[in-house]
Amino acid sequence: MNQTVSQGVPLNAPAYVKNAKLIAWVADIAALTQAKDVYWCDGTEEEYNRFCGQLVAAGSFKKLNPELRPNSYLAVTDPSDVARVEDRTFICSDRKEDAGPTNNWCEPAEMRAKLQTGEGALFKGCMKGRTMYVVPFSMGPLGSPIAHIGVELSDSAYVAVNMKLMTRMGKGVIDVLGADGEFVPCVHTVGAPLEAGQKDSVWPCNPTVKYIVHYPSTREIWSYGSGYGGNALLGKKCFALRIASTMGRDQGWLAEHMLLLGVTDPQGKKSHIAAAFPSACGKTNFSMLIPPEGYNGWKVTTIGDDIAWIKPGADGRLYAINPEAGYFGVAPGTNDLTNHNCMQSVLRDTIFTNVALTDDGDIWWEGMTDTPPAHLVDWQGKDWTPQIAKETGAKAAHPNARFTVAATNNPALDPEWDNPAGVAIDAFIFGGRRSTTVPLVTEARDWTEGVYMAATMGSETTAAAFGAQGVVRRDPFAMLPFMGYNMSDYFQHWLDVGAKLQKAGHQTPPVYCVNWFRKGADGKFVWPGYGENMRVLEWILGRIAGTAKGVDNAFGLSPTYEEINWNGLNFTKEQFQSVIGIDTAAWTQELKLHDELFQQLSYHLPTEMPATKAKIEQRLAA
Ligand code: SAT
Ligand code: MN
Repeated sequence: MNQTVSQGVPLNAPAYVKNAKLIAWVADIAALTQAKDVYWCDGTEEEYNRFCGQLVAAGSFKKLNPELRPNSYLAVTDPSDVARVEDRTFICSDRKEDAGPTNNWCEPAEMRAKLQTGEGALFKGCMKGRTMYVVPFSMGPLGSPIAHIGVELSDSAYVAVNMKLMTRMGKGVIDVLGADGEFVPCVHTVGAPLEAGQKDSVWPCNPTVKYIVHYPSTREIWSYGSGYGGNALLGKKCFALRIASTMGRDQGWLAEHMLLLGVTDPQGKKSHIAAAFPSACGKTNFSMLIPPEGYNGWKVTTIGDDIAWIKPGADGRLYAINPEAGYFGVAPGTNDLTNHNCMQSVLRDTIFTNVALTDDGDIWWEGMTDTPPAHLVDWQGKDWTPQIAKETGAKAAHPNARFTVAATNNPALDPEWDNPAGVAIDAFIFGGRRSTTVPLVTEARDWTEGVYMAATMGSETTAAAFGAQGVVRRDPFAMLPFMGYNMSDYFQHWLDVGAKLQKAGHQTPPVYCVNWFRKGADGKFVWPGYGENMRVLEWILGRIAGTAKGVDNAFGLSPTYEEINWNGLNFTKEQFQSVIGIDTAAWTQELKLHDELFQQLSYHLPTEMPATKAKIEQRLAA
């Protein structure tokens, strides 16, 4: 062990740590934060169990009934700390234009003064009384040429155990890092230093001050004040999307908010689909889809449920990996019908956050069963009964309640999920949550129109982020909260990736826009969704194989009623028309919103965007 002491803090580096840059950085952060001590995570089961035991002893975790939910825990958070904080998220690029109008920007030196160097800087002494965990992690298969390494320093044991499930974490990463390997430094604190003798709270966080900060040019992440999800598990949105998107821009690849699935037809032909949807719009469900009745011999397998890193291969195809190793999915609404594979995944070895506790020590959330249990303890520790819910509207689980589980628990896990070479993408899908206007499925006529569809995507906001819910906002590529640089430059990057492939004589994958969420006059979803989305997937595969023709419309090309396989589903032509139709008035309004977006993004906006819009307008008028 390396017994170096950094301003009173013993570093405790194990002998296997050879990376001088890493040790020096850990020493710097230990001195800055004045952590009580430093612990280097080795990523073993033993360590995971020990940490969970400590969290139980501290009252932060409740161990669930091992007979009902083996090796599983429930954490409940402070009510102020339940979702990503987009208004507290900053991209501190050197120039404001490089963060772009969709990001909060702050001059790097000013932010560093606030966080690290200035008088009263937030990170000074922020870990007093707490252990600083050194969490080495690999995004992507260990040692894969597509993977990248990060190290998160965090004063939260909750973060350490979640990172164990969500990433390849521990000593193996330090070994790959070697003496001079590169890593993305990620510093995280709950922002709640403990004075001597001060009792800790069960969910330490800073209820009023939060900062989620990225420095793209030095590839650093600094997170203050929150212990929740994407705010605190820094490998996920902060690294794998915001920082990685800037790496992709510089190095010619793509970091995307996409699930990855494999779909195998009855003849055994396997295709791979990458699909982008905003948070809490069903990516996990889609990636674990079970084909409905009438689809004998079809199989869908999961490669990833949230993030894809995509690189052009030597053969001119786009290869994707899932940089994560686990799922941090939305619990409410998940059940055996909507996502059977997910329910199977979380039967054991799962950390639940902000769901309700049953009297027999299991968990429950809205939508898990038709009939709720007669009594629960809700996510805020209060008694909950169906009657109380009726009277007060109290939710048993927070709408953004989550489960964390390793991918290896998923019965539908794709055999290629851990392949360091990735899988070749056959089609891209972009989807938002829109109760009107946007058709069930349309195919872009070419790469440029596909980029346009993705760029102008809108979606109704959900509980995954703080703020008003159900409001339509433009969410280009489902990346609005996760872009690490200027959104218009990102559109250009997508155009460039396609152009480069085409110039080399290769075909770009076709691009589709989907919307499972159109509602009828009764306010109910018209399309049954979930497993039935297989029907749309089959049409897409038919297009790729050349068996489905489709019909041209103003916004791409869509299926006729006859082209969809209705075997086993009662869905009338009228119903289909109401989810596939293009309403001219609604689209005239929609295109005004595209215009507003383009005005906001006018700096560096590719000319292809207004040009494509003009073509849609012409078709709409025809
Ligand atoms: O960013 S989180 O990991 O908290 C979840 C999400 O918004 O997709
Ligand atoms: Mn997500």
